Amino acid sequence: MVGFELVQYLSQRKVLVEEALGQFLPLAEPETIYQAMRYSLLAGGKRLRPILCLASCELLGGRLAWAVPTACALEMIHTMSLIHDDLPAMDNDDLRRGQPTNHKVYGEAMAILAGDGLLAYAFEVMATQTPAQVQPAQVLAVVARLGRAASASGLVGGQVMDLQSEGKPIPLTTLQTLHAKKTGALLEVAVVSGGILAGGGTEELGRLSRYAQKIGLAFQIVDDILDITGTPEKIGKTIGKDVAVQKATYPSLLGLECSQNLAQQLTTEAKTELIGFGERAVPLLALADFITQREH
Ligand code: GRG
Repeated sequence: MVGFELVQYLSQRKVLVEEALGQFLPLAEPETIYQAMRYSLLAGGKRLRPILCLASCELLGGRLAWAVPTACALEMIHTMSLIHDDLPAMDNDDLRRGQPTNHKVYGEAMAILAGDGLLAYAFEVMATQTPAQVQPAQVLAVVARLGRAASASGLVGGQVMDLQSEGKPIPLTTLQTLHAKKTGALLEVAVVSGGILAGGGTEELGRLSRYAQKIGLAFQIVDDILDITGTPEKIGKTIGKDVAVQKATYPSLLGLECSQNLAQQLTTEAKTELIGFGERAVPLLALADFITQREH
């Protein structure tokens, strides 16, 4: 892939994902709930999880179309987790993706239901829209993995640990487990599911999984850093919240510089997992760098 242009790649993939999301979720009755679901789902965002899924599918020789429903399902689950994370009972945030949060526009009850609706629909889309060229056993494997990533062993468990550790000192090992569940699980399934849909074998999926775990942790470290160094205009959400609620973060435990170095080291380690895949690994290599260098 001579002359690979990441910026162009990201914007083309974002368009592809957003068109598919809009088509999978047209307005229907009862209109308010569809409006609330579409409000957050189509509000922008980097679309990193679907882009990773599509890239790993292509890395192992799969067609883009095979992974589009799963890529969209990942974004639906990610978006539902953001809607619920922003609720007054959780982080109580007013701003997300540069816009008022879902409950600020539609009210708390509708925001809870919009999240529930997106979570359930994600599984319907994967099960019913994945093209017939993909073996049912592979679709089932992806459904099972995504269910696990969203469950109490993944996102839900990570969120619980997060809520329980507010205002308390926690060791770095606990913080790492919290992040592996809250952020890492979905990023890992994003990368590995693309590989499964492409028919990847155990060794290839193992390498994709290790790559994803490393970039997942780097992603969260950068997220913690941006909560200190970012601006609401750039990152589209309130900043300084971690310090305000005395949340343990990588910068609070290790300092800013050490956190930046760790994110860089994890990115380098992630990239070594892709040695041997040749030219096809270029997008995933560039995405690893993007995660560490991003400003939003
Ligand atoms: C999945 C059933 C279920 C419940 C969710 C609320 C909750 C339980 C979990 C919270 C998960 C959460 C909000 C993790 C934070 C992950 C994170 C760093 C989000 C920011 O992701 P970006 O930067 O955002 O990719 P954009 O807007 O670009 O998509």
